[in-house]
Amino acid sequence: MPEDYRSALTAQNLVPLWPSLRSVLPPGKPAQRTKPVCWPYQALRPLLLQAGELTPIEKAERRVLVLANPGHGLQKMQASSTIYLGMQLLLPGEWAPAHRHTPNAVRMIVEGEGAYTTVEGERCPMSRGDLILTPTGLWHEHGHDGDKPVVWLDVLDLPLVYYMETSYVTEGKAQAVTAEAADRAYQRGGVVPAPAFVRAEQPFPMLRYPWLDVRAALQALATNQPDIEAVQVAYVNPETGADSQKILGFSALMLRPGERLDLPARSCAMVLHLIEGASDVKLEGHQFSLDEADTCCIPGYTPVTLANRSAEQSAFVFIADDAPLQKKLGLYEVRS
Ligand code: 1HN
Repeated sequence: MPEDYRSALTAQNLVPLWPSLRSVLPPGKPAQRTKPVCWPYQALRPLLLQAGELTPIEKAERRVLVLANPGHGLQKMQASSTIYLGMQLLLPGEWAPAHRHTPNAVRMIVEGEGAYTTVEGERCPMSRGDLILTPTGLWHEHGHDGDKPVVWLDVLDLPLVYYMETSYVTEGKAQAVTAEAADRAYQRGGVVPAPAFVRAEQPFPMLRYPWLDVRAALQALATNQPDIEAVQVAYVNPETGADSQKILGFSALMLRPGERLDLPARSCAMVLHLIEGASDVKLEGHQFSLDEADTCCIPGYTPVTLANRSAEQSAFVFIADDAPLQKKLGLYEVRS
């Protein structure tokens, strides 16, 4: 294109489409910034504990090391196009003050006992493997009455909400605790509170999914349906059966002893976090050996093979993806 033509376009804030059409619409498969990445916990943990010595919670507000995908540039703090991941440390006696924000968060507890998150007045104790929701707009704060460090994995849809120019926070005062998670209205699957009068609709009726319940559900599924292709359960809204949040989806997968599982290529990127056991993760050109508390990211449109490294013990994997968002947008695909 003649230089003076280019300049004339630029002067009017105009850009020709035709030189860039193929880069925004590549044939067959999208261009992807998201790279396969693994964050081994044993490498991350000492650095997170060091942050505990270097950074007082009062200054940090949240003491987090972000698991950043170099494909996006580390400063973008993205694991994938829509998923933010961070490992958060809370030391005994510390308090991370109340706030609420537009991005949705969940926490997967990695280690330690005695900490809790209060979400809209409901105090949710944190134990390893528990999943705790802090959905959009709900007040939340963290405290710790135990005597050892507590670490959890934060999973947020922050990159998407930020990209949409809808990400912001409101700071608040300490919440009054009005309920303990043990008082939660949803104690059993399939049995929901149904008073004989109209009840205010609750968009997020269940905030804490205890690991012991999820683990037991997986083991029962494996026992009762030995021929099932994948022993996997989804974290859903117990009133509607829909995904627990609108943008990101969460599930837990059990790899039986010695099991190898081929997952088809799906349009959504995926985060895997190993709750228990040991598993290999193989995809084109990469292999990760996940040990307990390791986390990895798999780009979309990529088939993956998981292989339990133990012939005796099951392995348990927590999975986060943006399938709920993609399904709502009509973009979700499974390629077999
Ligand atoms: C947040 O609110 C928490 O409440 C953790 O613990 C990590 C990352 C980005 C935005 C908000 C928390 C976060 C966050």
